[in-house]
Amino acid sequence: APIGIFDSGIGGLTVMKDIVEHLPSYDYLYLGDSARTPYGNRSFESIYQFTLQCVKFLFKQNCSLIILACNTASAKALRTIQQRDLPTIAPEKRVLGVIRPTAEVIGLHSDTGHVGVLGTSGTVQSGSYEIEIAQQFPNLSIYQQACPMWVPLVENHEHNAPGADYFVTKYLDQLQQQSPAIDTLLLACTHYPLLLPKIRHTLDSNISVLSQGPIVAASLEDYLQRHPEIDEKCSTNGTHRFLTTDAPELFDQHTSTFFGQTVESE
Ligand code: DGN
Repeated sequence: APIGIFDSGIGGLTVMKDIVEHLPSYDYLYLGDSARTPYGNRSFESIYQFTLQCVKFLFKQNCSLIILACNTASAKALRTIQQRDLPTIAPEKRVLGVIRPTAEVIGLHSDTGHVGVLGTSGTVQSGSYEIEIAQQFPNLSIYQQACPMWVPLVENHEHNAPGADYFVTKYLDQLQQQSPAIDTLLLACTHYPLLLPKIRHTLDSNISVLSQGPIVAASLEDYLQRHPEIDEKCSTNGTHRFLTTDAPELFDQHTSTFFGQTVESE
């Protein structure tokens, strides 16, 4: 069966793109909950219920392994699904997120020990990055900044427009005001890599900016090597299938922005 990749909408395609480039032989089934996107400003309970519903759907499609490519869902739903739901509904299946793999490497990039995390309001408020990073690198100082205008900028194709500069500078300034010593910055939201050219342009060149896709892809490869019992259930014909909870034409018109090529969803 395919590896399931879930996102609240279309943004998870940025993560899937890197996963597919890194591990091209596997089959992938992407599910975007476009009808209910964005998750970023929703309550814990809603995000948990929506995510669980989509995870159960992907299990019905036979997926043994699901990646929650969405930071907001990883922050607010993953732990409960792993600890409370999986043992009863599918003890032999696995659901992984995007926060742990990035928390495991962020400290390796920093000399000053001051790192910044940029995400949706939901991701920032959950405190998940602070908890996960502190477990891996207890001496790091973590500064977070919610960037609520960045997802709408990307979804309205304004991320390369001059008007986007205002909101890119605004949130980066707010983050750097928390600590001028920040030397490593994590883009902890599926959409933010599309703003990377402007982010890079705004920041000093000695600040590292990390996108999650390559980190999650390397971590998935490592996971599959360490868990042959899961790996052998993942089929390897190199196929990609895309499902959306809203109208396919709405999904398809944005796929080239996020996935680098157009796709036909169902
Ligand atoms: N996919 C979401 C995330 O990575 O946090 C961003 C879109 C959203 O639901 N707000």
